[in-house]
Amino acid sequence: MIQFYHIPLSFNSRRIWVALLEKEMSFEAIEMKLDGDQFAPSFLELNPFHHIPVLVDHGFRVIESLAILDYLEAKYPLNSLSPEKPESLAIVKMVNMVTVNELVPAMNPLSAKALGMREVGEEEFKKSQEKIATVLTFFEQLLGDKPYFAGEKLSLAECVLGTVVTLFPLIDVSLDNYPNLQNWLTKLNQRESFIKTAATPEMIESFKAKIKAATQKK
Ligand SMILES: N[C@@H](CCC(=O)N[C@@H](CS)C(=O)NCC(=O)O)C(=O)O
Repeated sequence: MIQFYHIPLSFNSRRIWVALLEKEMSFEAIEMKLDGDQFAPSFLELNPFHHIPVLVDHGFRVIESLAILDYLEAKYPLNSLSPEKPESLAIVKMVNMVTVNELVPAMNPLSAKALGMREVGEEEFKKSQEKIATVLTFFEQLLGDKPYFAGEKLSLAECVLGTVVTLFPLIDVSLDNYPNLQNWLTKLNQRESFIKTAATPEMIESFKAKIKAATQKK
């Protein structure tokens, strides 16, 4: 049996959750609470860096979400989420790396501000918005008029970028200037894998309240 340690609000773990559902795999989802579960000795044995997601496949442990996705694709090729054509594969990898290395860091100040985690200066805020616009312009062109980044079929690019972009409303980022991405996201949000793994408004409110309480304590 595959065990999948996660929290529903994390896009790092949601990308795995969506992939497991899209691949129609059976797995046991183990929901963690990140106010302490991650420091339990039994979990630190699985991931000494105390992060979710973690995947354990019949005793074989994998950490790091992108490594987990690659493992799943190599080990369970059925319902593949990796295109065969080298150009399409390069696009999927680019989307994933640009999401993790460019988009997510650029979103951090906006998330910090939206959640009241810390003061964010005007200049830092503006720079983040500009960086996000650069990334979105790149993705808009890369997607073009294809239904999915790899072409006709959904791929890991949708698992990785799609689960990040669904958080945009929370940080006031709009896709109005990016019609290709907007259509793409509308389609993704109608898929069972995205519906099933979406955070509920209650989860979001409870997360915000926790952040607020933690910030006030400081
Ligand atoms: N690079 C890691 C990042 C994982 C990560 O940052 N996980 C966060 C939740 S989104 C976490 O577990 N935080 C709790 C902690 O570090 O104690 C991945 O892609 O798997």
